[in-house]
Amino acid sequence: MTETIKGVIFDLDGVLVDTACLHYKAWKKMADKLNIPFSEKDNEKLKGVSRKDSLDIILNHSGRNFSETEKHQLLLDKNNDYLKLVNQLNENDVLGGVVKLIEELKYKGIRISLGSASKNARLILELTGLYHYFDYIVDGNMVVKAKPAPDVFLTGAELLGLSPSECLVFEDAQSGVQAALTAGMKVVGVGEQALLHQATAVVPDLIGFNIEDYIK
Ligand code: B16
Ligand code: MG
Repeated sequence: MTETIKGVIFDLDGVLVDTACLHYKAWKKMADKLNIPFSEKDNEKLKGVSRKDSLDIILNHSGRNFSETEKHQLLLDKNNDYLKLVNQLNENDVLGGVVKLIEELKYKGIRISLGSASKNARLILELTGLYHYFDYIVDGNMVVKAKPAPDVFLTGAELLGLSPSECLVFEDAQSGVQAALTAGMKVVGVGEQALLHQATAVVPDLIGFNIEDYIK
């Protein structure tokens, strides 16, 4: 990575806070009610995928047709169940290495934005005490085209006043890595090398992450 990085865009779920298990519990409750098989492995495929697209993926396994009204209600119920779990989050739920890295970025004058598919992103950042660190927040309420479309990250770069090549993205989902690359940004995959091998670099987590290796 030879270009100067002036801005960092963080994905939320799976990078800053591990909410995948909360999404799983809420989707599982819905799937059980509808007698649709849904495992933790199935849940992995929903990482970085919008709420509406996630519902369609789960319902595709049912072999039944659902009306738009039914789908709307399922989305509302799922989100209410998810929010009950989200509301129990606090500062201790921030993933290891995150606060240290963000404080280092702030110290170096590198601006930061959120780039998340979640419509609950602001609430999660507030509950976990991360909200005040962010210069900009781009979430699922702001962009129409979900990841792997690059829109969420391009909007972040625009708000930061930077070109895509000046931005570094942290992402845990394949769809998010693809979105960042399509946006013309460098991306650090956070998670499994085998899954995120397309990323510019992959780390298992952000504990001990050295930003000096990535900026000039
Ligand atoms: P919500 P990210 C994504 O967040 C999650 O990875 C994905 O599992 C979820 O379906 C999506 O947000 C929408 O979340 O239901 O809260 O709007 O990883 O892009 O930060
Ligand atoms: Mg994610």
